[in-house]
Amino acid sequence: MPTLLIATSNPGKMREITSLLAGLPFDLTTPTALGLRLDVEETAHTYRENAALKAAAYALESNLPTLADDSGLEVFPLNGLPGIRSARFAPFPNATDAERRAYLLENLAPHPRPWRAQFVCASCLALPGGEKRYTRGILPGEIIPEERGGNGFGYDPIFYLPERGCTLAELPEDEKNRISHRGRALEAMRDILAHMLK
Ligand code: ITT
Repeated sequence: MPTLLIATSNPGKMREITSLLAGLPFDLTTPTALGLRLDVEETAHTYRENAALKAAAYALESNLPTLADDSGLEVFPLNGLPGIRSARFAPFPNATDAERRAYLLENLAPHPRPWRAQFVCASCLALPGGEKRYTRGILPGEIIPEERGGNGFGYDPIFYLPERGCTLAELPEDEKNRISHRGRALEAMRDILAHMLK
């Protein structure tokens, strides 16, 4: 079976991607499993280009087809912040997910509710020869001031789905994957992978 490298260092993402690509005829591997550690700076201004930077750098280094995702939370009362800076949106370096959620809520406190928001995910498949393919997914919702649920990662405990009456962290993982920004991006990517990695 061909091997597909998943270029992420985020264990929550890796878990979701592994389950979203289940059943495809590839062996998945990670930079850690290959002993690769690149410091790819996410210098672009779009999710798509940041995903491409990560995927292309690892494809070149590993000589393997490589999938990367760049994702973020856009909060409308904050004019789309933290957006592509979601992983770095914090009062100090190396903040935990919980500290980033608290910082987001501090920033939102002066704004009237509802705090409408969306998760965005851009996924990029890069081949070692330089060819690339992209997909994208979005999940609308709203931010709430109290944490609910213990599943997922990142901003999931404060991302509320009004039509379901729960947060993303209250959903079982397979349910999150069915509706999430990453689930939608990777659903479209499954067909591309099936064609390109024969
Ligand atoms: P890699 O670049 O190594 O994949 P990362 O965490 O730095 O890992 P991103 O640059 O794409 O990844 O940052 C995305 C951030 O957006 C992530 O760290 C979370 O804080 C948030 N995020 C993205 N998808 C999420 C999800 O499904 N649930 C909760 N938070 C999410």
